[in-house]
Amino acid sequence: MLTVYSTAHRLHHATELKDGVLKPCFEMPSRADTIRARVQAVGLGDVIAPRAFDPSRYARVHSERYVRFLEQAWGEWRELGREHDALPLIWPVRDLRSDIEPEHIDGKLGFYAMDAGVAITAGTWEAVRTSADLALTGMAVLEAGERSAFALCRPPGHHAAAEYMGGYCYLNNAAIAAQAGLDGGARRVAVLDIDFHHGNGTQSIFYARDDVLFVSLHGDPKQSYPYFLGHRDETGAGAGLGFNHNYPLAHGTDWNGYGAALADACRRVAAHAPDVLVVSLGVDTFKGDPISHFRLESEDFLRIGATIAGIGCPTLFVMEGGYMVDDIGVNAVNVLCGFEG
Ligand code: Q9C
Ligand code: ZN
Repeated sequence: MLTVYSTAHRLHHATELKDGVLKPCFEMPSRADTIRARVQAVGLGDVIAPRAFDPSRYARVHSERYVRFLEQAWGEWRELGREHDALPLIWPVRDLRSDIEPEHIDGKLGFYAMDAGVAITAGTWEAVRTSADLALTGMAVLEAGERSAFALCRPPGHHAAAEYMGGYCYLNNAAIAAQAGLDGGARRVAVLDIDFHHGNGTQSIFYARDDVLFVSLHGDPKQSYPYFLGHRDETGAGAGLGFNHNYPLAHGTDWNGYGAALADACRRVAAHAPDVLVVSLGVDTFKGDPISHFRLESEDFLRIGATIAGIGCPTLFVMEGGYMVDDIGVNAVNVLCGFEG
C-alpha cells in the first residue's frame, strides 16, 4: 500500500488549554513522524509526496469564505502585533447572530470555530492545505487503479465542517477526498469513521446527501467530545435520510463491544455498494489514549483492518486522531496490515 506523506505537517505545532493552562496540543508533530517510521519499519510500501492542488478543490465541501479565512487568519492576527497562537474565545451560541461575518479577527475566529482546540500559527495554513493535498493525492492513487492507499494526514480533519474548524481540525481531509472521488466519476462513496470522537464535520457536510454514506463508531456524545452531535437518532435529512448512521458506544468499550458494532457498520457500508470507501482512521480508541475512553489493544487494530477489507472495496485510509504517541505507529499501521491480510 502506498503512503502519501509530507514533512509540511511539522509547520503546525500549536497550544491548547488543558485544565485551564496553555500547553502544547496532544495533536503534535511526533504523531505523524512516528507513524511514518512504522510504515517504513514494516515495509508497508513506498512513501510518496503529495501533488499540490488548487484551494478551489477544498471549496467543494467548504465555503469559499471559510477557506479564505484559514489562509488569511494568521496575517490578520500578526497585523495587530500579536505573536502567540491565535485562539478563538467567543462563539455565536443560540440567540446570538451568525448571519453577519465579523470583520475583526477576534470575531472571525469565533465565527469559524466550534471550540478552542484549533490554534492558528504561522505555519498552520501551509500544514493544513498540504494535509488536504495528501488526501486528494491518495484519492488520485485509487483512481489510477490501486486497491488502497494511506494518506498520512496531519492536522486531522473530521471535526471540520463546511464553515467551521474544531478539535484540532481545519480542512476536512476525508470529506475533500470523498468529494474528489465523486468528481472523478464515482457514483457512490462511503465514509467509515473509526476515530474515537464522532466525525461531526463529515456528518454535517454530507447529512442531506444520498451519494455519500457516513457511518461512525465513537464514544457516546453524552459523555465524550464533541458532545453536541453523534447520537443514534441522526440518520440524515431530506434526500440524505437513511445515509447517516451513528454507533455511540459506552466508556470502557473493548473489542467485545467494538468488534460487534464494527461488523454491523461494515455490513451497512457494503450494502451501500460504494465505488470507493474513505476510512477516517483514528487510533484514539486505544486503551492508553490520554483523552479517550475505549480499551482496544494493539492487536485489535489488525482485526479492524481485516474487517474493513471484508467490504471488498477500493479504500483510502485518511489519518485522523490518536494521542498515545508511543503506540500510534504500531496501532495505525496494524489497521493497514490487517487490511492487506
Ligand atoms: N484537553 C481528533 O481526535 N478535546 N480530535 C480535547 C483535551 C478535543 C480530538 C480535550 C478532542 C479532539 C481528531
Ligand atoms: Zn479523535
